[in-house]
Amino acid sequence: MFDKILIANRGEIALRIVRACREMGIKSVAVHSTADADAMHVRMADEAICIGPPPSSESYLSVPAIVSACEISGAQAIHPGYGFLSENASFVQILEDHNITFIGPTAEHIRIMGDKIAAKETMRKLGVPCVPGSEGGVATVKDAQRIGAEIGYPVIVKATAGGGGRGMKLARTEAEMESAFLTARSEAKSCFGNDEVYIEKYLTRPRHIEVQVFGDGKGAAVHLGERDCSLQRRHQKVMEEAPGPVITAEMRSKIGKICADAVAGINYRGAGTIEFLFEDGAFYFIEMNTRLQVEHPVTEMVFGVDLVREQIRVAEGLPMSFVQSDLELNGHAIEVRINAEKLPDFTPCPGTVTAYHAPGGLGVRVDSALYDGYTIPPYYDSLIGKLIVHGRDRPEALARLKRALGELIVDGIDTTIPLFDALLSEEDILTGNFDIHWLEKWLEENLG
Ligand code: MV4
Repeated sequence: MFDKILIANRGEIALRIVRACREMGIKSVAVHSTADADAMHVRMADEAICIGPPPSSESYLSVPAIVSACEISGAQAIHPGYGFLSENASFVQILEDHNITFIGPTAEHIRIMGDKIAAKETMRKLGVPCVPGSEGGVATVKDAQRIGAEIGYPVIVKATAGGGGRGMKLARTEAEMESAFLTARSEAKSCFGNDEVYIEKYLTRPRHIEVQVFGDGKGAAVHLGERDCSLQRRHQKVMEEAPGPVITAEMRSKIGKICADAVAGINYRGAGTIEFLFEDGAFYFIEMNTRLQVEHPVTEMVFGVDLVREQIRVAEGLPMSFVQSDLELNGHAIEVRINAEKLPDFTPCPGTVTAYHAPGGLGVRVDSALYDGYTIPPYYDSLIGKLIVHGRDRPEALARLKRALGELIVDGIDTTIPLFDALLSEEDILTGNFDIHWLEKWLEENLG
């Protein structure tokens, strides 16, 4: 049993992990940069250790500083949260060598899923439906053109070391292929130090649907339905919901079973997300994330489970606290991301919060490390909180979101809150009629 866990993260997710630890009777150790000495995750954890100066590269991303803090504190395990070191296979390898438990999957699974070609090949062999495209890497313009002709234009050229929207180039016609291929390859080389690219049929107006999976590392696995994360700007999610507004119970159980069987088949441990594009009623795998995601609370709300608690359980070698038949989807949940950003350009705007009031009441959850008088430092991500609402159905969740947004006060800085007030008057948002391009088009027409 763990009696102490070190949290290698900051902000709302660090606080989220402190909360799970406390409910489980496990002591928590916060680590922080000098810029975060007065952060809420530091105040709430049982212990805190300063690990370096403000830049992430010298603190939250510093493997020696974090491993030292872990050894000094006597923590037996590290929870990485999301971002930072959460999908860093070499970090996980180093922890294994120091006999520190990583609360997450194996280094090997992180490595496979970080290589987008290997991830796709692994998933395809496990029976997960994938976007049609090249079998593995594409080495020459000639091969790229041959594959383009085979699968039909438009196609997209992606970096195998990419993901999350980085290193992709669209070729609408054969005439665009040479330049798309060469640009993608050279950008992949300079961004990731790996110039390998692959090709997929380009889906023109899909939704982004992701399936939450969870494994015990010993061949047992479940799915917890899907989230629709189509509302994004520049590959940053803005609003997410569960279940997906157009996903039927039949589709959910079919794709869910495929995903659960796939991760069971590789003895996957912990939380994972299998990302799909969804178009014309069909799912197409694109990537797998091997971490807890920012938007995990919407899944927690509709299934009534604590995913962080389950991550800690399976890291200790315990079974999950449920099997598939225990998991029942209940109602509807929506999350909006509150960022310290100025509209219409989403320019980060750190500063001092002069007044903060969190909404409450039935079906309202706020995951945030904000407090009155807190000064948001300029060094990190601009996410300052998540407002999550739950209702018996989608209309009730939407009404509750509108009500809760009306109670939320964050003064002294600019935030994305006004964006959500505006979106909640849009017919397409109210009916769930959107794809991955909807928000950028709306922003151009309404704020641009
Ligand atoms: C695609 C695509 C269309 N067709 N792949 C962008 C992020 C990365 N995870 C995959 N991405 C896309 N891959 C094929 N074959 C369109 C996108 C895409 C996108 C995907 C999800 C959410 C928002 C997006 C915005 C633009 C492009």
